[in-house]
Amino acid sequence: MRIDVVSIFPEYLAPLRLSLLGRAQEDGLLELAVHDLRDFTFDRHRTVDDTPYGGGAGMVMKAEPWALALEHVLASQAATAEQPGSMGEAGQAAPTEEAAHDAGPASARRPVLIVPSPAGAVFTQAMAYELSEEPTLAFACGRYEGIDERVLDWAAQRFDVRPVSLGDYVLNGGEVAVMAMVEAVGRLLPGVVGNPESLVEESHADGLLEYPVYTKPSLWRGHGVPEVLLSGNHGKVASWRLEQQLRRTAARRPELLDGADAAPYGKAERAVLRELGYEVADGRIRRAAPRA
Ligand code: JBE
Repeated sequence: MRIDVVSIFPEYLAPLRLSLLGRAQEDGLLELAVHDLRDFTFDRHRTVDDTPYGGGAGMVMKAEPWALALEHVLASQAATAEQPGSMGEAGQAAPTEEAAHDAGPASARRPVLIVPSPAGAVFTQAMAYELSEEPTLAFACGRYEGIDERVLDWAAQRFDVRPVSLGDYVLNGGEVAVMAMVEAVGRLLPGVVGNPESLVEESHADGLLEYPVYTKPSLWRGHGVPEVLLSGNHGKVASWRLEQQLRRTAARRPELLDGADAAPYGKAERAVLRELGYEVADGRIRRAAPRA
């Protein structure tokens, strides 16, 4: 996968060269290009912002530097795709039949442009999985009060534009959100995480929070480890863990269970769900109406 990020603080993205994603870049699994928006200005002060039409507090990012930067990103991504044996070809996993059916041939698809914004749709693990199937991603980091809206209209003719938010709080700009999203997507690329099994058992992989984990010693400062984990009975361990996932999800994130598909759960799990105040109807889990 190739990822392009445009920002007025390119150094902010430096940590993406470290650790797991740094290794992925060395291994050629991920190509990351960070572009300085100010390189697409031509005045002495390299101006990227101006006062808002209609008045109000703060500054708005000017349209033209963004258009030039995003045109540069498009050209760079096209050049990468054309290199023989590049990520645009052999490096990219073949799209699944379903994805190919939905989106048409990769060459006909518009590249995805993510615009981090507190006004975007909330980023989820499902979105991370979807984005990890793309050959290229671009991210536009806004600062100040945001980017002139016409940039998004202009960009929509060239990109599949997606305003996305990390969550319901306000950051100073898109950079931190991009770091989170690139990490969430990058670790799903084939070969990036050494043991792909660890992707299957983590929080949100199956719509549930992860079960609690323990390591040696079995008795620590008076706190023991649940007996079942020391039993060696893999079946019992698996059902205990699933029950813990359900209990934890019900306690911490009850909305994740409401409306979830009940098909993966057997008799024992359904009994736990009832105990936790949920009912199963028409194959869906619902929060049971509180009893009068
Ligand atoms: O989450 N985000 O993508 C943001 C971007 C910019 C400002 N605040 C945010 N929450």
